[in-house]
Amino acid sequence: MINLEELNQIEKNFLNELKLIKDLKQLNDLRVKLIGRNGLITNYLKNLKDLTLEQKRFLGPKLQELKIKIENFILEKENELEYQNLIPDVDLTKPAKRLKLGHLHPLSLVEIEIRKIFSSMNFSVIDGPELELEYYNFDALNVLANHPARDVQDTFWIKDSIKDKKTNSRYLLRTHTSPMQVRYMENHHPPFQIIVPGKVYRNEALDAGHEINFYQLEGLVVSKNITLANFKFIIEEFFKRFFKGEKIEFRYRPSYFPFVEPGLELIIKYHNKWFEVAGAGMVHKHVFEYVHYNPRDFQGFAFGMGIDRLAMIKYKIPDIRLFYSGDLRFVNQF
Ligand code: FA5
Repeated sequence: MINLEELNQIEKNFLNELKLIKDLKQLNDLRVKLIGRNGLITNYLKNLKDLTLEQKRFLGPKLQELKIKIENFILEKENELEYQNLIPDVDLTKPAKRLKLGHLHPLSLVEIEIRKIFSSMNFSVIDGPELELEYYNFDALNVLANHPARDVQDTFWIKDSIKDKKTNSRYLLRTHTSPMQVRYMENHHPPFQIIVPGKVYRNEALDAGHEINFYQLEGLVVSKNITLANFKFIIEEFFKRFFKGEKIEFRYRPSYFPFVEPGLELIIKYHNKWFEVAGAGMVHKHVFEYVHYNPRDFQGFAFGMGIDRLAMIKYKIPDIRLFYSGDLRFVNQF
């Protein structure tokens, strides 16, 4: 007959063995050994019938108690082992896999850089509508009704659009960011200095340098006693910072834009090549008249550059169409 001490010993041994168990098979073996059909405890329980009533009364509950205890421990261990199986085998000392993060498009990178530089020179960054009125895109910029730029070939007109009541003009997709000069001046009093980055549209033939939608950056500074010397200083400072101090040469040549007088074009030499980068000039007095500024009180300069062109120069990209191709082999290089 088994005594209490032996029962305690069985429990102790069980707990020790349980600690060493690594998988469900070992656990099942231990279970079978103790409480299986022919297990140690099972057999003691079976043999109870040969004992005296007194021994039965004493040992019966103790054996049942131990059996339940063992069952519970085994169940708990089973859960623990199953949970461990769910956790992948991770070696925390291994170098981590590189996470694939998204990144900015080269045009966004360049636009952000441009915004940063002009902001640091105290320019405000302004947004404007891509769906624009003929009045702002052309009339108020002194682009006369018969100017070739209004030609159906260059402008995307909005078909059958309702005319704007105030300006009595039609809607179009803006062909440049210059209409924001007029919109801003209508609502603000000088002095101010703004830039307007944004998307523009032109109904043009595609080639390596021309897209039908691309990005421009408008600049406008209006105050008292402004001259082209102020423009020259600002724009050269901008390009020096944009090309991070690399050697660049500047050249200005006369040009014609109806909304400036005089008008000029800026070309820069970068890595031994000349690039046309901006149109610019002193705000035309007719434009000031449209926004009810007295040209005798204020002067201003304006400029417009192609953001795509700047990105092409900076990153040596041979074809503007690559920006819009959605080709990951291209964008992943930035
Ligand atoms: C203008 O659009 C004038 N609004 C610029 C301006 C502003 C002049 C203020 C004076 C004062 P232009 O058509 O040259 O100018 O275009 C300006 C720049 O936009 C060009 O130098 C070029 O970099 C870019 N650009 C023009 N057409 C395209 C095109 N199809 N695709 C990509 N970039 C273009």
